[in-house]
Amino acid sequence: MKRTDRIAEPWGTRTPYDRGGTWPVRVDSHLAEGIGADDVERWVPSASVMHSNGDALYLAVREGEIVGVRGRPDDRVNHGRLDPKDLFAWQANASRDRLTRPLVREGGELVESDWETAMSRVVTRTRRLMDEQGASAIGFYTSGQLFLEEYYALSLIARGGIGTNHLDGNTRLCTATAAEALKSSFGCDGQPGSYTDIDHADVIALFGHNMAESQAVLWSRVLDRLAGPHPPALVCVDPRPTPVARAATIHLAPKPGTNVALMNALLHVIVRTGRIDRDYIDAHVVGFDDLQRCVAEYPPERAAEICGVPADDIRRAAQLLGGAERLMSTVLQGFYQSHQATAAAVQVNNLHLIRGMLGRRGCGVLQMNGQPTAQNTRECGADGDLPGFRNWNNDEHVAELARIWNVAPERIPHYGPPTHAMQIMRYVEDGSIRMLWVSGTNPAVSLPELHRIRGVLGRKRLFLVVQDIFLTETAQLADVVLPAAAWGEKTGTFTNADRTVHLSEKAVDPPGDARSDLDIFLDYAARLDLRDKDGGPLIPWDGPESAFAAWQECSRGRPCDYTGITYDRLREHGGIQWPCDDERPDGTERLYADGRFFSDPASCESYGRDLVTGAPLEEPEYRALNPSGKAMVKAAEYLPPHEQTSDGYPLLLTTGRTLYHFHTRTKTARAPQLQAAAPKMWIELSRHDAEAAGVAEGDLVEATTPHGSVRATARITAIREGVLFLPFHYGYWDDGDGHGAGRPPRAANELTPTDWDPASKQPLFKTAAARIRRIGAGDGAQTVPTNTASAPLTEGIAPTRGGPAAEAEEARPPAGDDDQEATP
Ligand SMILES: Nc1nc2c(c(=O)[nH]1)N[C@H]1C(S)=C(S)[C@@H](COP(=O)(O)OP(=O)(O)OC[C@H]3O[C@@H](n4cnc5c(=O)[nH]c(N)nc54)[C@H](O)[C@@H]3O)O[C@H]1N2
Ligand SMILES: Nc1nc2c(c(=O)[nH]1)N[C@H]1C(S)=C(S)[C@@H](COP(=O)(O)OP(=O)(O)OC[C@H]3O[C@@H](n4cnc5c(=O)[nH]c(N)nc54)[C@H](O)[C@@H]3O)O[C@H]1N2
Ligand SMILES: [Mo]
Repeated sequence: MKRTDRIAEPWGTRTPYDRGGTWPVRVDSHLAEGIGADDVERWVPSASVMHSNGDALYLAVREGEIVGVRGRPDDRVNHGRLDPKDLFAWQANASRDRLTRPLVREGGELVESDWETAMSRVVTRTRRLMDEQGASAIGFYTSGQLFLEEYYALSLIARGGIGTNHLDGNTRLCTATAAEALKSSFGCDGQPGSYTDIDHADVIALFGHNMAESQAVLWSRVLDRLAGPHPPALVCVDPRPTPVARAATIHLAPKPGTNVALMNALLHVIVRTGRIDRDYIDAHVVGFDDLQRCVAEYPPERAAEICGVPADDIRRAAQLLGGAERLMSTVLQGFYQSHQATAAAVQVNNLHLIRGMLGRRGCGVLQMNGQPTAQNTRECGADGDLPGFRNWNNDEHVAELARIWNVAPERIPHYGPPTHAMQIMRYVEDGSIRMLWVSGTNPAVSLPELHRIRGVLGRKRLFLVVQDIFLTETAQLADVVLPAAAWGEKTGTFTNADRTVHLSEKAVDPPGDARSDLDIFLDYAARLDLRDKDGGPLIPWDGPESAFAAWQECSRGRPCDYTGITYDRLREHGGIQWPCDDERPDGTERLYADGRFFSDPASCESYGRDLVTGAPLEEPEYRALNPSGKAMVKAAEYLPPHEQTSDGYPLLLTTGRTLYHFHTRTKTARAPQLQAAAPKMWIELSRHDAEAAGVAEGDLVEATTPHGSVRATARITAIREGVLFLPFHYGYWDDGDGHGAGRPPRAANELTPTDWDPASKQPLFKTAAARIRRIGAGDGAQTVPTNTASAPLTEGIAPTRGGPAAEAEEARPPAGDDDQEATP
């Protein structure tokens, strides 16, 4: 057993392994100070909700409180490992400032209330709006952080009960492009690959994905391959010097917003040098000729000019990708939060399709998810499609769903695609949505162009309901605030980015009167007296397990079939990958192993969209394109970003994450070790741009775009010239008394535009034009992390350290005994 400072060493100690080998077990744990393993009364199974990786763990419970965590050695995802957020963020559950009672607005102020008062206000308003204006006066904006059972309940209430089309998740900001790219290429959502592909790949390519910071345990798996015999080559596409870039065989650092040009050039070289699998293409793929024609126009020199990347580096990267025997690729926000998001992400699918690299060990594509339960938002129909990956544009699918729900098909809105989040905000702004219920997301910090969003959410005519565990910036604008139980205080399932389903069990009671999101939704449905077509209750279930059983029926026969997964099996087995049914009782490691796709016109989730205009295709067009259910290669021309640099705004702005914080920091800022590792906002820029603006490390600077300004300290890094990076974690709840309370704005989204990818409708957080100016010297205490993408160029800066007791235990089973680690 070894103690390690896991803030200073986020990936822990290396456990090298060979290609084709088994990733060794290493059990990480952290217990509250003064608590030893013998003091723990119960170990309750769960998985992390701090990212999409699905790190399986046990919560340590003593005297009704969570006192620590320990990784699950037998789980397929993490083999016992935990990352810094997994190790420390659970402490936020016990914060003294948790919401414990419903709040209602009285005379302009939020005051403590009770469930009866709060829920009857919500129900009265719902009824009145349905009577006066119809169901489309009501909108729901949910999360990628609730549980499957909760989304399914909300989806049934909104689509089958109330009958509004205005239900979307914050997964729109997160992985709408993953879903759209998968639908575009394979006809349906669902990650083809598996994390075990890391064990077998000879080339691993990460496209706009800082896995080291955003999925640190998965990155440990890559690091352990790199440290072992026969390490894979690594390709990194990212404008910042991330830990991934530092470990890469080839790092391509394109200008933000130029991914399609780069991908087209990589495909150009691969096609021209004949590194394609003709047999696979002939048997399983449509659209190759179009792609060939399109990429012919993108020789490396052309992309080099557009992207600002040396043509030789593009050629070398293409050689690696084209020469790989087993290629694994991942894609995330550097591609998804861009103006040609779907077009770019689809090119990675194309790469795998034309090389025949799917469905075999080591040959996976992961169009990554970000949030822990984003996959479930999508599956359950809370994010742009109907439940079970059913197609809103296919009357048979709507009729089938209506049968499952026992409602008339007309009751389920399907006159057009479900309304996306940015359009929901527009309808609120226009005044046609008059009630908005926000659950498990903090749009007053996470949506683009915040001054606008504050105006939208603060509208007098809007009745805003916010369901959260803390009084966030968004909750402060609400008419009714509903206190939710957090992870660890409720039971439910969720699915990670490689389709692994975990059960997370209730370990402790929620504080005060807080209730689980499922209970809140079920209470709402009961109070509204929603009925099915025979007059029975629309939702007959009474808790998570009966909700899950209903979901299993809804998923039956669909690509995301859960019928073989039960709570008991999850308890026994740990994570299981869907689809899982009678024929595949142990789940399915890789999709499309047989070269058969979910893209048959009768069963596909979507007929696709035009990648440039975003217009949905109709069935006849789809049938003409893909009559026999093959995979679809789709070409795309490069288009420049909408917001171009100019004399007034000469820099490109991009935003994203740091290892130690999660989103708007409602949890990680309340965990002392994580907060101490990155306590304050900062702005990253290159030495060249710093010198041009007369800025030194640690100075106070102001970044400005056409949408707003923020002030923070400067961090000079090896980021590519001409690019500014801002972490988006810092809002206002712990910075004075809310926005504008005498402090200059600091949230990155003051700067971002109201704009989205036409196909996926995912907002653009990674491309805008900006300028920077020096305001003055900083306060002298530089607190930006030093062991991440944010590492300074300057010498003499102290290494990143956490707050009190940032150490964790790392236990290795005895040598040769890797697979027999006992469970606690
Ligand atoms: N520590 C931590 N981990 C998290 C989260 C968190 O908040 N904190 N959130 C989770 C969630 S919800 C998500 S969605 C994921 C996101 O995980 P990632 O996508 O890995 O994180 P980001 O930092 O948003 O963006 C990734 C990289 O995109 C690069 N990039 C910016 N612009 C471009 C571009 O134009 N082209 C290319 N190729 N790259 C570009 C950035 O430099 C950045 O390093 O992380 C999950 N994990
Ligand atoms: N500039 C910029 N903006 C971005 C991004 C970026 O890269 N750059 N990334 C985007 C992405 S990928 C994402 S995913 C979003 C994230 O944006 P948000 O979803 O707004 O961020 P969170 O802080 O995770 O908000 C989740 C909220 O749910 C609450 N919560 C936690 N658990 C529960 C629960 O069990 N029940 C309920 N009811 N509430 C709970 C938390 O307290 C928190 O307030 O931000 C997006 N915005
Ligand atoms: Mo996300």
